[in-house]
Amino acid sequence: MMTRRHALMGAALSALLVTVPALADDINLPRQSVDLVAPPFVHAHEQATKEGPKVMQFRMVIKEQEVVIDDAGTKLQAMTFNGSMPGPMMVVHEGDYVELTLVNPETNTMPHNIDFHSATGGLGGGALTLINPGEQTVLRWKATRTGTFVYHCAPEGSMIPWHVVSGMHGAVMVLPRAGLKDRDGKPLHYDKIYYIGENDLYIPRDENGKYKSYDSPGEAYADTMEVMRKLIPTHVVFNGKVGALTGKNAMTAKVGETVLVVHSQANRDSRPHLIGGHGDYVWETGKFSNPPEKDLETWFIRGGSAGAALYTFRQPGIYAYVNHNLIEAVELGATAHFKVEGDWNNDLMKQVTPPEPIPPAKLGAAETAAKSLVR
Ligand SMILES: [Cu+2]
Repeated sequence: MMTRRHALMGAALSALLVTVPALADDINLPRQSVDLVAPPFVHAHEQATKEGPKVMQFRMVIKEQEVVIDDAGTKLQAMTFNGSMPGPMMVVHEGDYVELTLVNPETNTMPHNIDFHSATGGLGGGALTLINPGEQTVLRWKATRTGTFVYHCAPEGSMIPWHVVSGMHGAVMVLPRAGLKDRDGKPLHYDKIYYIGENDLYIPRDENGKYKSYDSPGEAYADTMEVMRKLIPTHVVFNGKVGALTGKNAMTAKVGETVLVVHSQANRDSRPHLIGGHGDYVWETGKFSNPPEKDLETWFIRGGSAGAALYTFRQPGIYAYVNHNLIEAVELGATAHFKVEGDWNNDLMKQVTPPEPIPPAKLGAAETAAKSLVR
């Protein structure tokens, strides 16, 4: 039974609903809230869409936190979007609006913001999102250009490179509404997508050459700046630490599956290479309005950009995906693994003869000549 009190409440509520004016700049489009996931994984999304533009809503919490970056236990006072290095990848379609709620909890010690390379105006949003600990802000920007783009923290001055190399970077992928295409307009699809964010790190050492650790980012600042200004990273890592994507953390695929790998580097150049595989289609600069290059062996990621490579695995095994500055890959950490299951194709590669001692009859002409000289 409807009581008088209920009726009054109902009347008050409907009065409230009709008297609240719509915000002048409000956008009358469907809204979709997306839960972000930590890299190398990417939240579920459509590759091509028949729906109209939407306001895609995301929420990221900035976390200053100590992380271990190698097997020796070296520590970094990291600054992160959502607790991961890189921050999560956001996927939208051209014409969509990205509406980000950025939260800087009171437990943090520093102001932060976000500069989206995919956004237009206001320092990529950096000018409108600077928030102190205990504050949050909502930024909305229209995705007018397709491609993979970096986002990063950019407070001001020396804070910018410091926050970026401390982990505050990630990527946005703006897909064409009709999906990806090759240079002839033929649709391209992926079965899986992985996001790799490369990070150069600059960990200070003590007088004995041992890596130092600190209690807060602020405490690490002066020493870290000194290492940064020499431009020689102590670590170059994928997804936050040496080995984040190798061994049991390897990315997986099956023979016949097509994988899109998005690779970002917010600060420094890189040159991804899939050992034993290729880039079937590569948007080296990451921008889908340009036709993809085909059959690449190594591609170049300019510091401050994200690229995308599409590859269909044809052989099983463990593939290393490296920065082909091999010193950075092997000595500094820039190596990931793909573990691929399926059947081996002998036509593509076969060990015709396993390793064996060289039979005497098969000595080369040079060796025979050398022997004939020794009498
Ligand atoms: Cu920051």
